[in-house]
Amino acid sequence: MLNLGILAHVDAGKTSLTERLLYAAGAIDEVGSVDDGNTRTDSLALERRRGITIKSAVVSFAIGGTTVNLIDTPGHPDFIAEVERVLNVLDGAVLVVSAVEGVQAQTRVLMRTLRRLGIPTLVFVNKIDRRGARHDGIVRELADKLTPSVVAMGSTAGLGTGAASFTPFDGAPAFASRLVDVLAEQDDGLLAAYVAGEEIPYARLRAELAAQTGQALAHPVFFGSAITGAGVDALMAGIEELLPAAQGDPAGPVSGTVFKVERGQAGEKIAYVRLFSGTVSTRDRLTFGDDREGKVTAISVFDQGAAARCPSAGAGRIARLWGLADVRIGDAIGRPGKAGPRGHFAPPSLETVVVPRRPADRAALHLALAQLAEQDPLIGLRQDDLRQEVSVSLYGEVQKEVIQATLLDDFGLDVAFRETTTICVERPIGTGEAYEVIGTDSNPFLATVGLRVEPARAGGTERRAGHGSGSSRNQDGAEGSATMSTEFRLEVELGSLPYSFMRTIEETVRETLRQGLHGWQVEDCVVTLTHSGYWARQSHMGGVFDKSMSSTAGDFRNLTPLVLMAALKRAGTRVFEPAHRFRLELPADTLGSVLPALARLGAVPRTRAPGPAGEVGVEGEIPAASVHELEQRLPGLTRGEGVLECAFDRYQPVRGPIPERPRTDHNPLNRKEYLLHVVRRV
Ligand SMILES: Nc1nc2c(ncn2[C@@H]2O[C@H](COP(=O)(O)OP(=O)(O)OP(=O)(O)O)[C@@H](O)[C@H]2O)c(=O)[nH]1
Ligand SMILES: [Mg+2]
Repeated sequence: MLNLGILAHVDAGKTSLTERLLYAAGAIDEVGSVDDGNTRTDSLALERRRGITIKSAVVSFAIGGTTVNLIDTPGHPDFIAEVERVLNVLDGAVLVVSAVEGVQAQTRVLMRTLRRLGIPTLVFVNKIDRRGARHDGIVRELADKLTPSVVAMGSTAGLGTGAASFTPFDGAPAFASRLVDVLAEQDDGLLAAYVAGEEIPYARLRAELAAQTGQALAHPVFFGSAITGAGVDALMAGIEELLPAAQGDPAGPVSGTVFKVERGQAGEKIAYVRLFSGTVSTRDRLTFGDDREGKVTAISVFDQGAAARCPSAGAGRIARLWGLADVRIGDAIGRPGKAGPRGHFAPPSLETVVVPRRPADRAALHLALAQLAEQDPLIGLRQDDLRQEVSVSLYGEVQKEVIQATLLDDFGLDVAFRETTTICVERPIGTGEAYEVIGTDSNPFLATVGLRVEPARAGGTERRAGHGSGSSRNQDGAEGSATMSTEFRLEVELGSLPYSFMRTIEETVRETLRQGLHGWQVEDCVVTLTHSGYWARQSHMGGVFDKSMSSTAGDFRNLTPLVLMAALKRAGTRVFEPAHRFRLELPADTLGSVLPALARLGAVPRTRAPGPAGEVGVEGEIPAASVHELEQRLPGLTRGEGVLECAFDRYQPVRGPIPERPRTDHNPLNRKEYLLHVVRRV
């Protein structure tokens, strides 16, 4: 059993390669084509219409005695959330790179994440049949931009023609010496033997290559074409030889993770679960997420190209489970409360208000969006109770079009979008404290709460998605994540407050921080509970519970936002906006008109590296808010020859006027209780 992901930038040929692999393994009789809209994995009408992958899809085939579940993922950065969820279930990956375009911004983002997670990865350099295809140049680029531990596994002939072919190296001295070079970096025994001038048997090098690939320390590189089929057999052999099969004990306790949720024909929920341990059978009751439960009514697994019903599925498998009505993407199965690691990539940086064209559709729209958000949690619904609107978070314009088309095709809802805005974040500048004591005049609630807010890190202002130098193996933990992080600490005795009140405070703190002083999510901060107190359940002589004298969770839920916002106000916050790193290639003579346009869009071009003949390269940073406009203006500015690559880089302090996001609820600071309390104070 091997669960294998295919990852790459958009249009690299992942879906075409998936089709080829299925064919080469004998799972299908005819190769489908993306251009004809008849591949196995681009099965959605919208995918076929647009010729791009939108959702991850699973197919399977067998190599030798191993069943491979292949997960074809979308390459467009707008759908990175689909890749994100798949990462937690992979035993290995094939990273596809184009032999013509080479390493793209998205390739780097993906490889960085694969390495950080230690996922064994083979590189497949596709499209060797296309004009401009390269071999040595690509290998150098991979080593420079992705990782020094790449090993070209063969040579190519006839590059750039339909007859282009790939021939694996087989024990040739030059190849053996390259293997020694790369492998000895990690293996002292090998290094010693090499230094001592010993003859190292080729079989030992091969075994060591498989071992280091399995640990994601070495990255074998294959070449080929998903269209002509060149190099595909060699890749298959590489998958079998070099990638480690799934581990896991089918007799152990059930543990798995849900990475995809889809609706069946009758609207029923189907959960895609990767099982790490144990065996799931129909009629089993499963616990998932934070203590939800459900009974499995049917199971299917992937086998030889098709999904097949079966009574049970064991460790290592990807199973489709029916019957779990409350299941959500990201849920851990079997171990309540422990979701898999999240936030491998940057969060969505845009949002837009969705408006039904027919006002009567409002309720139906909410329902439909909630259902979409269930399949794609990063759609991040934001319900505005004040204005009766709903907004969704987005990675980009293509995702927006897909949401629009899906609402129309699947739900019959015609919608428009209000202008797209950037999602900023707020971080505390200093330290602020506030507290309210139970039983005092100023406090309308039966609770004592004191909170301190401070920045999570010294000077904690900038956070990069990480452009770690390609050579550093020990990469810092924050890299690529840029996720919201807030730490809740206690400075009160654990026993001073019933645990349920403690939990209410923490939950309310997290909830309240979703809208800071300027309306943005507050992140990168530490909130400490400094004071706490309550009145225990009290009863009069007759034994009747007296609500007016006993603290309830409601008291803590009401008081916490007031105290927290007061503390936050004292701490002060600064607003940060998402910034992308861009790379532009353009004809040298258009530079004069492109640079002023970049400046107007708030971009900071930093370095200028020489590009291929007659072209210049411009790199730098640009606010996420300007990316779309740059994309639109570029063809006009460069006679259609400019090529833009962009990827999220970090949050940067907003320059100019601070963007305010309207609150979706009543600001706790404007609430009646609070005003009352301020009035009482003076
Ligand atoms: N000449 C040539 N064209 C290829 C090759 N592989 C894919 N293509 C073409 O490249 C385009 C994109 O192929 P896809 O397989 O859809 O690429 P993808 O990586 O799945 O794209 P997304 O899923 O949208 O990111 C299609 O027009 C393919 O026909 C190849 O090896 N050679
Ligand atoms: Mg695809």
